[in-house]
Amino acid sequence: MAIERTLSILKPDATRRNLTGHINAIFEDAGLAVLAQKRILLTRAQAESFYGVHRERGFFNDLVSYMISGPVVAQVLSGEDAVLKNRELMGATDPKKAAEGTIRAQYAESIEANSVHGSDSAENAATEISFFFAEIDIVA
Ligand code: IDP
Ligand code: MG
Repeated sequence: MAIERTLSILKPDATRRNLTGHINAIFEDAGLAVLAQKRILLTRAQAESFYGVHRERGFFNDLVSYMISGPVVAQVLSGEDAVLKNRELMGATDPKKAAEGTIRAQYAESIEANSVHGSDSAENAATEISFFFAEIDIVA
């Protein structure tokens, strides 16, 4: 096992319901540390760029509109196997399929408004972290 970093986003449905602390407690209880965090309102161009891999998907425009519908909290999480551990804590994309106790099973409103984003590989984590944070912002 290795100490990794991953990029997490608390999505607008989570910030709207004041769940930042609840979700961060789940990360911290599982041994993931929040090394950097900021609450921002993404522009449409920023959201389109972040989710660019999904540009051809039918849900892309709706997803972008949703992601700019309110503030998000972007954060760098760190810990052993952080990428996979965070994906396990998040649960499946569709909350109806998410395992009991996962963040999405507990909090997601829909397959789109599913409360959290998490990088899906260490390589993508590095790219996604640098989308939001400079190295000087990340304090271990
Ligand atoms: P992930 O967030 O679990 O990695 P992805 O397939 O990468 O899931 O999709 C990115 C985001 O796009 C999802 O978290 C969700 O907000 C949205 N999304 C994915 N599939 C659908 C869908 O079928 N309808 C509407 N939104 C979707
Ligand atoms: Mg994904």
